[in-house]
Amino acid sequence: MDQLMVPSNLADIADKVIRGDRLSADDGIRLFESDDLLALGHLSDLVRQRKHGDRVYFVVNRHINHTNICVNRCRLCAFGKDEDDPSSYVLSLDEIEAKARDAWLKGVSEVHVVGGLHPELSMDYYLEMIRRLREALPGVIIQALTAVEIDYLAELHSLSVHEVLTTLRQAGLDSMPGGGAEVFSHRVRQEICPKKISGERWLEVHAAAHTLGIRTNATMLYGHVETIEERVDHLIRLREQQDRTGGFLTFIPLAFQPRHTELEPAVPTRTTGFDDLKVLAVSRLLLDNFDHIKAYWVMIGPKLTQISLSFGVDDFDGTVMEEKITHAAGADSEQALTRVALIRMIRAAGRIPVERDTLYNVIREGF
Ligand code: V47
Repeated sequence: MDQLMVPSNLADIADKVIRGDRLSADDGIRLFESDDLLALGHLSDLVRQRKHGDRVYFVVNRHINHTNICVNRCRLCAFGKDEDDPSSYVLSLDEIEAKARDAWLKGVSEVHVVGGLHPELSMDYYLEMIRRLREALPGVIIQALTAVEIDYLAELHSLSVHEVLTTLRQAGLDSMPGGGAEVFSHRVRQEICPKKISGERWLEVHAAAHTLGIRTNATMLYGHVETIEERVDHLIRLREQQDRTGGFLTFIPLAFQPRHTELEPAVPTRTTGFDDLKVLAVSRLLLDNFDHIKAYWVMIGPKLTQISLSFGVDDFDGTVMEEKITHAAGADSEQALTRVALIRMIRAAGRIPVERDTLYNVIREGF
């Protein structure tokens, strides 16, 4: 690492990164304030290279969004609908199983299931859904239900989060996705998702999952009303939780898509490529106890995701196959990428594609 590539005002941070020392919240703020994107790239790439060498991970997966009916109706979200909205839907268990069987034929190793907070879908629906997925997809990892959905099920049935998770685990739940974290700050949540569980509660649900051996992901929704300080606070709180439980698999920054959301008048434009790369690089630098940083190509596009492989990212996410949440909010990316397309993008960046499962077990490498 050539220290000359880093401007003098970041030299002390560069020294820490080179030594492998932990960065402070203040360092995080200074990194976000810097417009020397290439310096952030060099530093984050050093960390990524140490952890993963030339390997870049991807997963063959399918997303299933079982319902868009949601009692929270967050201002940040264009996917959630009221029950009487003509575009609202609930997939039957047969429809979910059909999607899973189709995914099986396409060789998935993961299904990723998230939806809205539907007031009439009981635990029985979810348990039967997980059981049917388990049966239709032997050996495939079921990554389902965000902390927000788990908390809602607990509340609906007067159960503890621990009880809900234990029952779902017995039915076949393997892992939980990282959605619903948004930005932990109370101020931000009041503005973008006032009815959603607090950041503290989100962290509690993930801690409960980790205690049961359920590995989970973490996200941060950026590019709306949050400040740099609030981003850094979010990242540091994730890092503290990871120190305590070690259960997070990967961190995924989610770029806010404003179209058709209630926030659109206040935040009419999408994030810029510059900020997308900056968030990924600073996340890699601050989250020293996270093994993986994933760029979600659905939100930032496959081309910028490929570039992000030089900005701290080691994971290209996956084939996805059907995406509704981001596209409801105006994303113009593809609905799916093929395994061949993912391999091509990774190889063209000079890296080694590694097909992984959710838990980062290697399925195949060196295509
Ligand atoms: O929880 C909702 C976010 C999340 C918008 O864990 C929006 O591997 C941008 O969490 N603009 C769902 N984001 C997606 C998600 C996810 C995606 C990929 C991988 C993983 C993983 C998790 O999407 C929601 C919310 O935070 N979201 N609306 C929007 N308008």
